[in-house]
Amino acid sequence: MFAKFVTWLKSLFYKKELQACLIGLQNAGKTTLTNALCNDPDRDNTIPTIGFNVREVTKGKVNLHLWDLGGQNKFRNLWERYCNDAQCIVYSYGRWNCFFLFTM
Ligand SMILES: Nc1nc2c(ncn2[C@@H]2O[C@H](COP(=O)(O)OP(=O)(O)O)[C@@H](O)[C@H]2O)c(=O)[nH]1
Ligand SMILES: [Mg+2]
Repeated sequence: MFAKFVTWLKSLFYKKELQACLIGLQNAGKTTLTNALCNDPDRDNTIPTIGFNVREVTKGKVNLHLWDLGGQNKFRNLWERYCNDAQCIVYSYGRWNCFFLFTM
Protein backbone atom coordinates (compact mmCIF):
# COMPACT_ATOMS: atom_id res chain seq x y z
CA MET A 1 0.00 0.00 0.00
CA PHE A 2 2.77 2.40 1.02
CA ALA A 3 4.86 1.38 -2.02
CA LYS A 4 1.89 2.16 -4.28
CA PHE A 5 1.50 5.54 -2.62
CA VAL A 6 5.20 6.33 -3.17
CA THR A 7 4.92 5.27 -6.84
CA TRP A 8 1.90 7.52 -7.26
CA LEU A 9 3.68 10.41 -5.53
CA LYS A 10 6.74 9.97 -7.76
CA SER A 11 4.54 9.91 -10.87
CA LEU A 12 3.38 13.44 -10.02
CA PHE A 13 6.91 14.81 -10.30
CA TYR A 14 8.87 12.51 -12.57
CA LYS A 15 8.47 11.88 -16.26
CA LYS A 16 8.21 8.36 -17.50
CA GLU A 17 10.71 7.28 -20.17
CA LEU A 18 9.24 5.17 -22.96
CA GLN A 19 11.32 3.56 -25.69
CA ALA A 20 9.37 2.80 -28.85
CA CYS A 21 10.73 1.03 -31.93
CA LEU A 22 9.18 1.50 -35.35
CA ILE A 23 9.70 -1.44 -37.64
CA GLY A 24 8.37 -2.46 -41.04
CA LEU A 25 9.47 -2.83 -44.63
CA GLN A 26 10.79 0.02 -46.78
CA ASN A 27 8.24 2.72 -47.62
CA ALA A 28 5.87 1.45 -44.96
CA GLY A 29 5.57 4.97 -43.53
CA LYS A 30 7.76 4.59 -40.42
CA THR A 31 9.61 7.89 -40.85
CA THR A 32 6.38 9.70 -41.75
CA LEU A 33 4.74 8.37 -38.58
CA THR A 34 7.81 9.33 -36.51
CA ASN A 35 7.70 12.87 -37.88
CA ALA A 36 3.97 13.10 -37.21
CA LEU A 37 4.44 11.92 -33.60
CA CYS A 38 7.16 14.58 -33.18
CA ASN A 39 4.75 17.29 -34.38
CA ASP A 40 7.01 17.74 -37.38
CA PRO A 41 4.89 16.50 -40.32
CA ASP A 42 6.64 18.67 -42.91
CA ARG A 43 10.11 17.27 -42.27
CA ASP A 44 11.74 15.79 -45.38
CA ASN A 45 11.17 12.04 -45.52
CA THR A 46 12.38 11.39 -49.05
CA ILE A 47 15.79 10.15 -47.87
CA PRO A 48 15.76 6.41 -47.01
CA THR A 49 16.64 5.72 -43.38
CA ILE A 50 20.20 4.45 -43.09
CA GLY A 51 20.46 2.28 -39.97
CA PHE A 52 18.09 4.20 -37.73
CA ASN A 53 16.94 7.65 -36.67
CA VAL A 54 16.19 8.43 -33.07
CA ARG A 55 13.84 11.24 -32.09
CA GLU A 56 12.63 12.36 -28.70
CA VAL A 57 9.31 13.98 -27.90
CA THR A 58 7.44 14.70 -24.68
CA LYS A 59 3.76 13.81 -24.47
CA GLY A 60 2.32 14.85 -21.14
CA LYS A 61 4.36 13.05 -18.49
CA VAL A 62 5.92 10.66 -20.98
CA ASN A 63 9.29 11.23 -22.59
CA LEU A 64 9.00 9.23 -25.77
CA HIS A 65 12.16 7.97 -27.51
CA LEU A 66 11.27 6.93 -31.03
CA TRP A 67 13.63 4.54 -32.76
CA ASP A 68 12.81 4.72 -36.46
CA LEU A 69 14.62 1.64 -37.75
CA GLY A 70 15.72 1.20 -41.35
CA GLY A 71 13.50 -1.22 -43.30
CA GLN A 72 16.05 -2.39 -45.84
CA ASN A 73 17.04 -6.04 -45.77
CA LYS A 74 20.56 -5.30 -44.49
CA PHE A 75 19.18 -3.42 -41.45
CA ARG A 76 16.49 -5.90 -40.40
CA ASN A 77 18.84 -7.97 -38.24
CA LEU A 78 19.17 -4.87 -36.00
CA TRP A 79 15.44 -4.85 -35.19
CA GLU A 80 15.66 -7.60 -32.59
CA ARG A 81 18.44 -5.88 -30.70
CA TYR A 82 16.61 -2.56 -30.50
CA CYS A 83 13.19 -4.09 -29.83
CA ASN A 84 14.57 -6.01 -26.83
CA ASP A 85 15.08 -2.72 -24.99
CA ALA A 86 11.79 -1.13 -26.07
CA GLN A 87 8.52 -1.03 -24.14
CA CYS A 88 6.55 -0.39 -27.28
CA ILE A 89 6.94 -1.83 -30.77
CA VAL A 90 5.12 -0.21 -33.68
CA TYR A 91 4.84 -2.41 -36.74
CA SER A 92 4.06 -0.40 -39.82
CA TYR A 93 2.67 -2.31 -42.79
CA GLY A 94 1.67 -0.24 -45.76
CA ARG A 95 1.50 3.48 -45.51
CA TRP A 96 -1.84 3.73 -43.76
CA ASN A 97 -1.61 0.85 -41.32
CA CYS A 98 0.29 0.08 -38.17
CA PHE A 99 -0.25 -1.69 -34.89
CA PHE A 100 1.21 -1.08 -31.46
CA LEU A 101 2.54 -3.79 -29.20
CA PHE A 102 3.30 -2.86 -25.59
CA THR A 103 5.70 -5.05 -23.65
CA MET A 104 5.51 -3.35 -20.24
N1 LIG B 1 -0.17 8.93 -49.58
C1 LIG B 1 0.51 8.62 -48.49
N2 LIG B 1 1.83 8.55 -48.58
C2 LIG B 1 2.52 8.24 -47.47
C3 LIG B 1 1.88 7.99 -46.22
N3 LIG B 1 2.84 7.69 -45.30
C4 LIG B 1 4.01 7.76 -45.96
N4 LIG B 1 3.83 8.10 -47.25
C5 LIG B 1 4.88 8.28 -48.29
O1 LIG B 1 5.52 7.03 -48.48
C6 LIG B 1 6.91 7.23 -48.73
C7 LIG B 1 7.70 6.40 -47.76
O2 LIG B 1 7.43 6.84 -46.43
P1 LIG B 1 8.52 6.73 -45.29
O3 LIG B 1 7.89 7.30 -44.07
O4 LIG B 1 9.81 7.31 -45.73
O5 LIG B 1 8.64 5.15 -45.17
P2 LIG B 1 9.74 4.29 -44.36
O6 LIG B 1 10.68 3.75 -45.38
O7 LIG B 1 8.95 3.18 -43.71
O8 LIG B 1 10.39 5.19 -43.36
C8 LIG B 1 7.17 8.73 -48.58
O9 LIG B 1 7.27 9.29 -49.85
C9 LIG B 1 5.95 9.24 -47.85
O10 LIG B 1 5.68 10.56 -48.20
C10 LIG B 1 0.46 8.09 -46.16
O11 LIG B 1 -0.18 7.88 -45.14
N5 LIG B 1 -0.17 8.41 -47.31
MG1 LIG C 1 12.40 5.67 -43.06
